[in-house]
Amino acid sequence: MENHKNKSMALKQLLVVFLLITQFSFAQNSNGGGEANPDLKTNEQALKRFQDNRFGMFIHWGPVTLRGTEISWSRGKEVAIDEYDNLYKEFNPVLFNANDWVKTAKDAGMKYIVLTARHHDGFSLWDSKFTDYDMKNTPYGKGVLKELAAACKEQNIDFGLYYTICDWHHQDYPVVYPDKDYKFHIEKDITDPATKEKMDRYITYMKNQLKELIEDYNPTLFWFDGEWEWAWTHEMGMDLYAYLRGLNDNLLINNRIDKGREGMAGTTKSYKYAGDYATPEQEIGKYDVTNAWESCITIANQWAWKANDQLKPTKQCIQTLVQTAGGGGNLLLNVGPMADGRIEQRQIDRLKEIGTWLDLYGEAIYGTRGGPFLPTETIVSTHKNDKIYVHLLKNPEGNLEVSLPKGYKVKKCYFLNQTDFLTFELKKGKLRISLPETLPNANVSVLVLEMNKSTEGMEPI
Ligand code: FHN
Repeated sequence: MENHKNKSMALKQLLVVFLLITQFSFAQNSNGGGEANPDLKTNEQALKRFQDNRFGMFIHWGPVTLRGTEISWSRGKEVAIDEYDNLYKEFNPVLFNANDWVKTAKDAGMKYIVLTARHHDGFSLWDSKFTDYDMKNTPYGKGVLKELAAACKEQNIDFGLYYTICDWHHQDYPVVYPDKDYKFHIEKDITDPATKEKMDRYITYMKNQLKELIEDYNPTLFWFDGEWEWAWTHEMGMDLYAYLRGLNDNLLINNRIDKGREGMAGTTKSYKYAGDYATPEQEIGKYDVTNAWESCITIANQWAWKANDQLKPTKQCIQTLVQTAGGGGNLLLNVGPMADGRIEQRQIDRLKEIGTWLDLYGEAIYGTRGGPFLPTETIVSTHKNDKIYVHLLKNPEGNLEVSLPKGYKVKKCYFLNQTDFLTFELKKGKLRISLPETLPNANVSVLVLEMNKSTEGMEPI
């Protein structure tokens, strides 16, 4: 009888373990190559570095800055198609200085840069062997990626490239946008032989360009975009992911290389789709400490430069940063350099204000992971080793109360960068911290809870 009992207990335990494993694997969103490449997993080392970086600079730039309208989307609207497609003949950013851009990112506390190498308007910001619609054929006469990659390397900033799948300029890309009604003009189904032939040629063009970008500029990541149009399929996305990882196994690639993104929320529908991290856009991603994600948000209203575009207040930028980190994600904050190659001073100044905050509180952002306290209107939290960082988005007016997971005790509690300890009490799993009337930082103040053991693996609470 005893023997039978032991056997059934062992079976039950085995079942629980099996269910946990399957549940976790299905819970996985993007995990590399997607269902066609089940063994091609995300490069964990590259992902760890990316997540440790936490904060990057997105740069949308191109000849359209001569008009100050939105990159690609103003083509055929505010700027006539023919005029837009010939702007490159005037594009001469003589004041472009890669070291200045990288220093601006560094002074902001940003750890990586992602530049639009080619946006939907099809213009290539480098000297490409595969098109004449590129920087070599502008009055400037040369690409900018070489200098930018070198400046990033010199200043220890990771170098990433944005690359679009949809190209409304390229003769082989089968979707015409905008057509006369400003809609996506759908020529024929992708299975139509002539359309398929064009798309095959276009995919070869993309693979050739991506290969030259890897070989000549060695980006740490590709930020794909423009996957939403009918011409691009799930199979093409998984094939392109495998192709790129075959060229450089250390590459990190976002989830917009495939069709798994759920709109602007950016999360990936399921593990079946290729991509290494999710990409919420113009919003703070939902709390997710299982799957990597990064919110891309503009510092102004437009992605590309616009005269007198309204900048987001410094406090909003800093609170957005802590809310993405507290949710388990990265923030890719976008700037738009001007046609002469400079980033405008007021954007530089705004970024520097964020950097000043990070000089004080960067310990609570870099290398941390989200949680364990779930975000509220008042707090978000991050953790690293034996510390929990509580970011106060507003003054809770008196005591702050949070629940503590079982088995954890607080040894010390204090504001980051301050010496005097705060009083707290722990009753029935509730931690209550007495806070001063005035918080130390007008943007976000950070409390440190030094715990009795490592916070790794703490369940969200
Ligand atoms: O159409 C683009 C847009 O111009 C911009 O590049 C953003 C950045 O993520 N992505 C697309 C819109 O979702």
